Formats: sequence, C-alpha cells, structure tokens
Amino acid sequence: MRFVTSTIILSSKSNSNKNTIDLEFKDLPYEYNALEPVIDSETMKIHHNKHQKKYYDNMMEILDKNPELKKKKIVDLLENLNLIPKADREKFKNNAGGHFNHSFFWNVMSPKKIKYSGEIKKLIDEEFGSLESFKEEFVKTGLDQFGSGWIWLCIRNNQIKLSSMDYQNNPHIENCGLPLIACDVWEHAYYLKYRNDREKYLNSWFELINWNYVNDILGNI
Ligand code: MN3
Repeated sequence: MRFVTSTIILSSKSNSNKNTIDLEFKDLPYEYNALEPVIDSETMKIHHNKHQKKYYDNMMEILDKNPELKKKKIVDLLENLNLIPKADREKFKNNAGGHFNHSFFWNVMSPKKIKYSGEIKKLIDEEFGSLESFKEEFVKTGLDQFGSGWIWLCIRNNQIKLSSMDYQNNPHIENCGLPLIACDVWEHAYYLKYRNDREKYLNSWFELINWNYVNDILGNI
C-alpha cells in the first residue's frame, strides 16, 4: 500500500530521530515538565513510564514469540494485523497501537508555541474555513468520543479528515490514511490536572500542537 511506504520515509528523511516510530521504547523528545502548565510533569511521567511502557512490553512479548515479525515496520504490522497469529492479534492491536499512538503523541506536542503555517494551514483553512473552526470541531470530536480513545486528523488522497477512534485504534489500523495529529482522550492523559473536564483539557492541549511536525509529515508524502 502506498500509505505504508510514505510513513516509513518519516524516519529516513528527518535529520533527527525524533520522528522515528518503531519497535523501540524511547525517551520523550523533551523533559517531563516541558509541557507545563498544560500537562503536568506527574501526568507525563506516569503516561510515558507506566502506560506507554506497559503497551510496549506487551507488544514485545508477542514479538519475542514471533521474531520474524521484528523485521517489519510497526505501521506495516498495524495495517496487516493478519500477520499476527490469531490468538495474539487483538492483544497486539491494542498494545502496538498504544505504543505507536503515544510515540506519535509526544512528537505532535511542542513545549514551545509553534506557528500555524505551511501546508497544514492550507489544508485546514480549505477544509474547515479557519483555525478557530477547526479547533471547535476538534474539541467537539473529543467530547463526542464516549469513553477511552483518540482524536485523529488524517490525510488520504490529499483530503484531511478529523475523527475519533476507540481505545488504541489509529488511522493505520482503521485504514484511513496517514496520521497528522493525535490527541489522547483517555482519562489517564488529563485526569490528575483536569479531573473530569475533558473540554478544558482539549482547549488547552490544542495550543501545544507542533505544526512543524505535521508539516514534516506532509512534506514527506
Ligand atoms: Mn495514553
């Protein structure tokens, strides 16, 4: 599939390794407190060291039983779950999805305010009218997600689409193009600071978006 290969380019063209998402558990691309006050340090630590680490370990447990699969890219595995032995397929989808999604999530947030510009600005302004209207839709999408899941902006055939997906599903698993923006709406992502106020979390989170990261992805398609 065309989309599979375009994602892999992320790792080769970038001049640092920060865009690489693979079968490796990495440090965050910034300090745990770097996103304060929007996301507190304790939430970041638990989220990265406990939640993502657990997804990663569970994924690796399955891959250790099937070492030939380790030669594949994680997006190839997510897009072709039939490669995973049936007994472990659901567990793999949830945990490899969790590992991929969190790796993407850390990169699509920036400690420094990033200017909304470039190709993503063109696409969003065309599809949603303005950044403000996009933000409104984004927050609404997150509020409409019942229970745990993610907000995704993805692109396919130059068309962007905003949607929410359950649990650790993502655009690779659901076969709807390449991910551009990911926001975690599981309670563990915001509960310590925002309690039940998902709307406040989403409005604050939106300001963290690393538009440069998104434009890098678009530049590599
Ligand atoms: Mn999470």
